[in-house]
Amino acid sequence: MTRSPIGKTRGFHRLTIRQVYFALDSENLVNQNRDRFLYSHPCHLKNQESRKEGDRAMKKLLVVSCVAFLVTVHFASAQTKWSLSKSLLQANNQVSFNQGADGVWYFLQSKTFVHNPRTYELITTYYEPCVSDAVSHWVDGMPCWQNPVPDSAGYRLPLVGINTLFTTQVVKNFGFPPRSVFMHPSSTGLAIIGWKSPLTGLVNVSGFFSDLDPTGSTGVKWSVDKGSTRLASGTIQNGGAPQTFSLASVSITAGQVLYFTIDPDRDYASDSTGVDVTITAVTH
Ligand SMILES: [Ca+2]
Ligand SMILES: [Ca+2]
Repeated sequence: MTRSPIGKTRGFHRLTIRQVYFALDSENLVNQNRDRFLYSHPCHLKNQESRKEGDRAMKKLLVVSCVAFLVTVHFASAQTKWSLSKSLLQANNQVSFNQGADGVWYFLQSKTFVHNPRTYELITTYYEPCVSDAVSHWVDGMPCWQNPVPDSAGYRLPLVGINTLFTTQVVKNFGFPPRSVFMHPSSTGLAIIGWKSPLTGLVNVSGFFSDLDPTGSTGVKWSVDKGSTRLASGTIQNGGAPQTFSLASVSITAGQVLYFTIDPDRDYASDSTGVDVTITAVTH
């Protein structure tokens, strides 16, 4: 049998590529190898009826092989895990830190504290570095998706940002961890990260929120929402310990959005919040 060039691929794919060879060259293969198939078979089929049975068996094998190949390709190419920080930091610039990052991540804001997705808006502007103000002095390597309209105190909030650098960055009076994602709400609305599901099924959702800035008065309130439904929530007191969430087998349909929100808990000063999220498809 002529060896297909693509048959040199490794391990698991070898079988399926051989199956593709069968499928692509089916007629020739049937004709050229029928006798070899028949006479090498343990039953050693010799008569005419046996030859017909051999043909039918060969055709069944082709059908089964094609189906197996299509199923293999489908599951081999489908992404089943999404990490917020890995997705956003992949290219260290707007190529990966972009609306629709990795096909799923979005950066939004609201103008009220109501968890109503119909009112959420995409943050429109990308800055590198984030726009400095009276208290924060951002450095190259720390880009933000940031409200371009400053509030009455001069702060462009909400924002979602990343530290692409491999060292802690002190841009105010505290450090932003290396290779991390952070958000900050405004005085009137939520900072929101959305994950738009590419699949229909079950997903496991885990991650954390952390208060990065120990100054200020109040901490923040966080939530994980499916649409407008609260799946998990908590309050981190100012300077308090990070809080984690872990949700198993959340049912989701393709196009439905999970929202990871930060509310300023009345006072929005010093509400820089670290965040990471991992979403994994449940496969059986
Ligand atoms: Ca704080
Ligand atoms: Ca606060």
